[in-house]
Amino acid sequence: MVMGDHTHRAGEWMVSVRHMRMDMEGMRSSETNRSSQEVFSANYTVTPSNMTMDMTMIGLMSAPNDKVTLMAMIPYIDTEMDHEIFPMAAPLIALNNGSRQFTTRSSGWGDLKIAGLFPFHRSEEARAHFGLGVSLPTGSIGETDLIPGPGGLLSRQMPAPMQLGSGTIDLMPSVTYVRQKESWSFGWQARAIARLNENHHNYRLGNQIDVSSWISTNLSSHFSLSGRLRYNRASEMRGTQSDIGFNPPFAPSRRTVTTAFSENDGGQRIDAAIGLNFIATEGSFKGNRFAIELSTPIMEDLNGFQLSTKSVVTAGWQLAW
Ligand SMILES: [Cu+2]
Repeated sequence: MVMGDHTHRAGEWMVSVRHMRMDMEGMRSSETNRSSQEVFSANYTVTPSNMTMDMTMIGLMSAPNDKVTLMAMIPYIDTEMDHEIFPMAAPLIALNNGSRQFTTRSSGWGDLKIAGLFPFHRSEEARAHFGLGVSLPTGSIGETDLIPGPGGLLSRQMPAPMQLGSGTIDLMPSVTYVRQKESWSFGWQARAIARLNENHHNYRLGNQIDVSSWISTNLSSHFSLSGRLRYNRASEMRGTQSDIGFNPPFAPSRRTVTTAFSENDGGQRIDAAIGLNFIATEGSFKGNRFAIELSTPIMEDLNGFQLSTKSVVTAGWQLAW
């Protein structure tokens, strides 16, 4: 599903709730899957093995006039990451109560995004708009959980992928074009995320560009089917995450966990998605829209060592009046 793919007419309002579940499993570098053993051989002591992220996004749109549509969105995030410890790292396994596995979790509200969408073309068969959004650092970047290390399983700062926000003010420009032809519609959207500052844990997440192209066809007056391709490119995060252990105290030449190092961040991907949409056109549910989308990578080129994404399922509801 594409955020900000439409604008509204003067006086209209819209609320939306979307739930996204992302499943990641196994490590990968560039376009090659890597075993845990390969990550340990690259001098890391701990590797992530799985991650699931559930995100519920609440959105509000309103158009004070035909020239601008305002949009606000806030996510609630629930993330879980499983880790494996290098079998030879006996001191760390001992500090982890003898287990080679541990799981970290974080949950809470993420970054509030507000945006203005500005239509610059509107005809019978096509419409286009610019968007300019800003993401505010309302999501925590100080999430901690029990992590094995000196002194045992203690509450410690988690690496950036487990944090709820970027910690920075981010600028999000976009441009969207949608063309309608009989019962078909075609859309393109290009967007970017530019991080404007360094956060208070001394790092800045990578900037991103993202291009989506989709096609949708009406199956009936209620149902439509859509297909989408998405290209995303993210640069590596900059800086050194503060309050993170980089070297295990018992083996100072080894590295701790991949996610602590910015070289294991960023990359490029192409996702393919298929979606089904339903709109109630009469009765007491009139105007309610429901949508479900299943997305999976068809190309995934990751910097360093990172978890590979298996699937992203999104289910959404929206109502405009
Ligand atoms: Cu809307």
